[in-house]
Amino acid sequence: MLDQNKIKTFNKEQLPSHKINFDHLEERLTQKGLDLEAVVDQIGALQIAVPSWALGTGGTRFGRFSLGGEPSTLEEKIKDVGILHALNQSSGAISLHIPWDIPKDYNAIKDLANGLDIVFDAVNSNTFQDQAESLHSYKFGSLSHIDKAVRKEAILHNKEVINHGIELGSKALTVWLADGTSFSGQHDFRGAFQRTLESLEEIYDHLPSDWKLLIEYKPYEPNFYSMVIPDWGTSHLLASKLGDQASTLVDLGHHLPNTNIEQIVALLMHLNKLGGFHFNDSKYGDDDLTVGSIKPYQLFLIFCELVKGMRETANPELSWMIDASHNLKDPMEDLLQSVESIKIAFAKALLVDYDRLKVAQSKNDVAGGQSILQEAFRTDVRPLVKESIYRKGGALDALEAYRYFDIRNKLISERGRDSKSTGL
Ligand code: PSV
Ligand code: MN
Repeated sequence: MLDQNKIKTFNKEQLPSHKINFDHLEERLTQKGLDLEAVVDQIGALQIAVPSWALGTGGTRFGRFSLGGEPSTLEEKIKDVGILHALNQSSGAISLHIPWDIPKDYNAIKDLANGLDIVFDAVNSNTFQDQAESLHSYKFGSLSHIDKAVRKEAILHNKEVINHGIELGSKALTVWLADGTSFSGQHDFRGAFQRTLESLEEIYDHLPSDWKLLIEYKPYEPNFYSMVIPDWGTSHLLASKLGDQASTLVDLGHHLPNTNIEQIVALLMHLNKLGGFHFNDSKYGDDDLTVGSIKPYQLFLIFCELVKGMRETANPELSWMIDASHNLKDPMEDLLQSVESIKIAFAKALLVDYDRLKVAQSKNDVAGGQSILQEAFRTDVRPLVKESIYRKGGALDALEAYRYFDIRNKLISERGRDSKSTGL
C-alpha cells in the first residue's frame, strides 16, 4: 500500500511548507555542548512497539463505534503496523496478545513481518477473559486462584505464550493479572500473593535464558477492592523474588491520580529492575488516551529519568510499547500521534543539561534546577524529531501523509466496513 517512493514524492511536495529549520536549535545545542547529529541519531533510533490490540477501535461498556477496515487477522495487524512504520520509521515492532493473535504459520508470519522491517516485541498472556463455566474460568482469578486446577491452566497458558514468542523471535513475556477482589473478605491477601508468586515461579522456569518476564501492576479494574499486583512495590517484590530475568513494567495509566511516576521510574532503574513501558495518557484512571495529550510535562519528566537512568545505571534495555484504546479517533492516526509525542518528550529530555542540574541540586538551588528542566521542556524540538524521521525515509508529517494517501478508505475497501479487530 505504501512504498518508499510514494513517501519520497509526498515529502518533496510537502517540503516547502515543512522546511526543517535548525537555526536556533543548533546554537542552543552547541551552547550545551551537545552534538546535533548525535541527538538526531538517538531520536531516530528509538522504536516503539505497537500492540496488536490497539489497531482496532476500542469502546466502552456503553458501546463501540467501529470505523471499518479494521484488521481481523494477525497478518492484517502486521500489515497495519507496516503502514505506521513506513510513515514514521519508528514503529518497527509489534506486541502480540495471545489468544487474540495465535500465529498459524510461524514462517509465513515472520516473513511478512521481516519484509515490513518489523520485529516481535514482548508477547502478552491473557488470563482475564476465559468465559468457560467450568472450573477453569478466570472469574475468580488466574495465577492467584484458590483452585489449583485453574492456576495450572493459567500457568500452562503462559508457557504456551512463551512458546509462540520463541517461534517468532520475541524476547519477553508480559504478564498482567486481572486477579483481585471486589469485596472485603473475598480472599486472603497473603494467600493470594503466595499463590501468585508460586505460579510465576513455574512460568519463570520456562523462560529461555535470554528472555525477560515483565510484570505489570494496576491499582484497580476490573476488581475494585483489591488487586493482587496493585502497585510497583508488589511487582518489584515478585520480580526480585523471581530473579534477574524478571522486572517491572510501568503502564502509565495504571496509577492512582497524581502518582509521581517519574520517581517510580528513577527508583526501579536504580535497582536495575525497570523492564518496560506501556505508554498512554490519562486524566482519571486507565483511560488509555493518546500519549502526551493530557500531561505532556509529566511525560517529559518521566523521559528525563529514563535518559538519566540509561546513562547512569546498569538497568537492562527497556521494552517500549504503546498501550491505548481508541473510541473516537482512527486508531492508526492516534498511534501516529502517540509515537510523535513520545519522540518529542524524549528529544526534550535529551536537551536537559544534567550536569548543571546536579550542580543546582548540590546547592539546593530549587529555582535554578526547575528552570533547567523548563528550559528544555519549552524548546521546540519538532525539527529534530522531523529530521530524524526524514533521514530514515519516513514522512515529514506522518499524520498528514496517512490522510494524503487516503489509507483508511483503502483499508475499508479492502477489508469491508464491518471488519472488526480483536482486543478489548
Ligand atoms: C490492562 O489494563 C492492560 O494494560 C494490560 O497491559 C493488558 O495486557 C492490556 O491492557 C490489554 O488489555
Ligand atoms: Mn498495559
